[in-house]
Amino acid sequence: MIYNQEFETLPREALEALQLSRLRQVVARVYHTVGFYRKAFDEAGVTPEDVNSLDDLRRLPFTCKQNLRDNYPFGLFTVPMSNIVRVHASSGTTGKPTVVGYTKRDIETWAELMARSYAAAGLTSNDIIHNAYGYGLFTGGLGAHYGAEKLGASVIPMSGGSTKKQIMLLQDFGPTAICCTPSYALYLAEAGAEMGVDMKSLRLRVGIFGAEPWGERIRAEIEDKLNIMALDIYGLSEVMGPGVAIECAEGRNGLHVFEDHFIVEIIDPVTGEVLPYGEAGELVFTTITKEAFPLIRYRSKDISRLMPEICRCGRTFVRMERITGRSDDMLIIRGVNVYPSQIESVLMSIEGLEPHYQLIVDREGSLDTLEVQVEVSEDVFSDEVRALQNLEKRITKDIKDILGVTSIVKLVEAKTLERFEGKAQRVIDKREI
Ligand code: DLL
Repeated sequence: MIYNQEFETLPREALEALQLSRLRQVVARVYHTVGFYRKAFDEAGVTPEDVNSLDDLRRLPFTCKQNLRDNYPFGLFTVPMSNIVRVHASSGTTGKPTVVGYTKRDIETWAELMARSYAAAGLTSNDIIHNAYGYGLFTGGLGAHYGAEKLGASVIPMSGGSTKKQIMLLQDFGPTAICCTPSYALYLAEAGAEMGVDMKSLRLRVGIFGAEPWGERIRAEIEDKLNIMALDIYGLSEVMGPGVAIECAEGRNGLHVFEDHFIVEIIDPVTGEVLPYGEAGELVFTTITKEAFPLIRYRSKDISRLMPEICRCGRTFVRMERITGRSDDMLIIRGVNVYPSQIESVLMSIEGLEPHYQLIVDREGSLDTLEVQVEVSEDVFSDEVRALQNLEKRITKDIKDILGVTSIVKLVEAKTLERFEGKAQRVIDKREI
């Protein structure tokens, strides 16, 4: 089903003409309203007048997470705070989050793109959508919520956690669709089975899963355990939130990028060179309709491939292959974005810890686990067991408070963790997806 027939099936030529006119507008606007862009464009020797074709996009400089951090919190907004109706945030590479803002129109656009996503998954106003993405600073909860209302469906704003209650509502309210991370979907399936609930006979028929990497093996497992069709949804806070791209129920092979709102490129993550369709590289997004917080050539760090072949669903938008990796070291643990550098800064703020640590990420059943091994100085290690346990507790708490992620902390004796000659390999990720 296509929510916005006019735009989602625009012939390529018309789509590109629309993209160019929107691109020219947004480029002029950021140049004239945001000091950061003016400086970056001036340094690259380009002006908005130089953008006369879509190919000219590659003359513009990239934007990256560090630029957002340098302008924390609101420095890249192009409108006064009086026009901002909402902010969201996601974790940055250090303690400070990445902050994004929306005008009223931005929220409406986002709701439409989420409504389009639901429609692509075959949902209509007759559906009941159980939304188990977290509500709050994370874009998942409210993004999925507004889109469901825009579609006219009934939305259950469950948010994350309280698994037993989720299972009760899944039985009692009879939702026909569920939104959450793929790992939480598996967890719900297992927890329900343990409670003696026949999870296959719920009314659920579709799941819209994203916010973390997953693959065909997990898809098959979710589809089997919940007896639903599982679709992949992609997005990132900086660009908007969920609903930048979605798999359609007809194709289930690649995610359509809503190209009337975003221009997507693939670049070589090392050289920055733009790669042709079909080649794997880093996704770069330019937002062409956002008001509050437009982004020019934002480097997502997500690795994918673009597939231009027309899909049988009728959408003319290019598809991106499901995300196959990251070009930086960001981990997603139970849906929370975590950079090893953030954990390092928590550890290094605590006295008695040595600058040698290792992170072991694994999956127990369907839940991600994070073990933090850190060396302690010799005098600390010879303390009483109780003192060591207290220290472990304190680190666990600090990591939870600052990063929002649960960990198991293990203190080890000085000089017992592996040392590295080249780049430190601090993360061991044993998860299979
Ligand atoms: O995760 C937005 C979102 C919410 C998407 C709900 C889908 C569903 P952030 O917290 O800013 O935003 O994290 C963005 O998550 O750069 C990817 O690395 C990863 N990611 C998001 N969706 C997928 C997906 C939300 N379908 C970061 N597959 C992105 C793989 C994904 N990775």
